Amino acid sequence: QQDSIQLVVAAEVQRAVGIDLHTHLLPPTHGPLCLWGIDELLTYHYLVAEYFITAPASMTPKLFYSLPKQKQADTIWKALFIDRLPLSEACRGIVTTLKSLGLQNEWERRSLKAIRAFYATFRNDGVEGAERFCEHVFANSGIEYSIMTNIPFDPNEEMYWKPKRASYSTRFRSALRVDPLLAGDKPTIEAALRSSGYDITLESARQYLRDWCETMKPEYMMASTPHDFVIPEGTLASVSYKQKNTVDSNALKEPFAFVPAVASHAANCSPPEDEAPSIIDEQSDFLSQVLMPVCEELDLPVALKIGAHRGVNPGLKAAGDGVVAFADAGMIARLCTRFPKVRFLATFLSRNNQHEACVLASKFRNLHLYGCWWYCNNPSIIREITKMRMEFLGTAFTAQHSDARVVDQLLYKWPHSRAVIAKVVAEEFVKLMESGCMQITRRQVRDEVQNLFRGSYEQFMKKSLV
Ligand code: REL
Ligand code: ZN
Repeated sequence: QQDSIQLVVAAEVQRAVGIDLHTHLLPPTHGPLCLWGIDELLTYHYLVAEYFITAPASMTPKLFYSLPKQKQADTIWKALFIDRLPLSEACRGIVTTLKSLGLQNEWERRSLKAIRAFYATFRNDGVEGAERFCEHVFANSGIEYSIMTNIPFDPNEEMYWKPKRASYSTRFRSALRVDPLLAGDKPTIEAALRSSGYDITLESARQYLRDWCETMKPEYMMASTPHDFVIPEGTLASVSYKQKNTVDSNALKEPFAFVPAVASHAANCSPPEDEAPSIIDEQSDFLSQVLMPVCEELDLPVALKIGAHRGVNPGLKAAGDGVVAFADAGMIARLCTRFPKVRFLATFLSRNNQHEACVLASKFRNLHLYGCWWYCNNPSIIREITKMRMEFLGTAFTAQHSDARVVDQLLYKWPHSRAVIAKVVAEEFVKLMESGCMQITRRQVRDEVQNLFRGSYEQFMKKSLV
């Protein structure tokens, strides 16, 4: 019976149609912002970083990035796929992708030319070819739709939303990215307000967000927090790395301090009618004065990605981002406590935060854990995290998101994750059976698996706390 539960779980994980909760994919109608094809795959920042581990000294990051994309791809192909075996997770992903696209022979021959010729058959058909390719990828990775990362502060993206929102495939849904608000990045916020014709006031900043929500219709707001983002206890203000030194350092060290929820910030923030609207200044707290009130008002969750240290090796650009920062997870507890009507989705970059994250998710109904992010998106760590989460939370979390930047990556990131998740889920079912729960039906297995790939997320998104 244990053998058969393993087979059933494997089959159900395989057939589950999931939602990809966080990606950087954009639809083909976003033209050059929709990345797909072998050259994009090979120049993925994970592979650029790996290439530089063994690159010759003569190849500086500056020189590398000055090469045309195809040349960059050639360089990485030779170094990581011809001179060596593609053993790392990101390299193996290329092999899985090529196999999935029916390019096994081309891979065995290491013929980049033949692989490029395959992609050209789609590329030659312009946007229609890209749409056809995307459709193939979504269907074959068992993903119904992916959630994009849409950045209003990025002028390259703005043109696809304004003056009129371009219509795009239902395979893509929007998420409104608001990093500058969490980072307290006043110059970026002011520049965005100014260039879109808004006043430089907190109410205008809220209106700016509302207007973007109206345009993008996001599933949620989202941000990666700065690596040293903290919310000290006992104060309303969010404190970003820029302001941190002005705060009592003992308060920052306090790992857990549950502060009673204060009165609605939406109410605090709307200026009384006879008062001048508050201007943006050094004291402005964009998190509690702008983001949280709008989330409450529109009943929109916020997805946080916590613990990435940007620009650790700036010359490498995105490949130099993200040394893992052990985060103060108590910050999530404070957010959930102070903003009980706002739902938070959270994922941590540090393996060391995962245990604490599980405990927190079992304390706050407005917190939902999702995915194994970036440096945690390796089979050994996915295994560990998923097991820990199941032991704490059953299936009340979302097992994975891809963080794909290139459409084709769905073809490897999802099968690689499914393989690990299936093993973990089967082990948990076996344990349950050994404890005496012998009558498990296929339907029950299906439902629990479904929870991990979309159901728990959908329930969380439907739950209104306002
Ligand atoms: O959304 C984010 O902040 C990160 O996931 C990205 O910045 C990161 O580069 C991503 O590609 C990692 O997988
Ligand atoms: Zn991301």
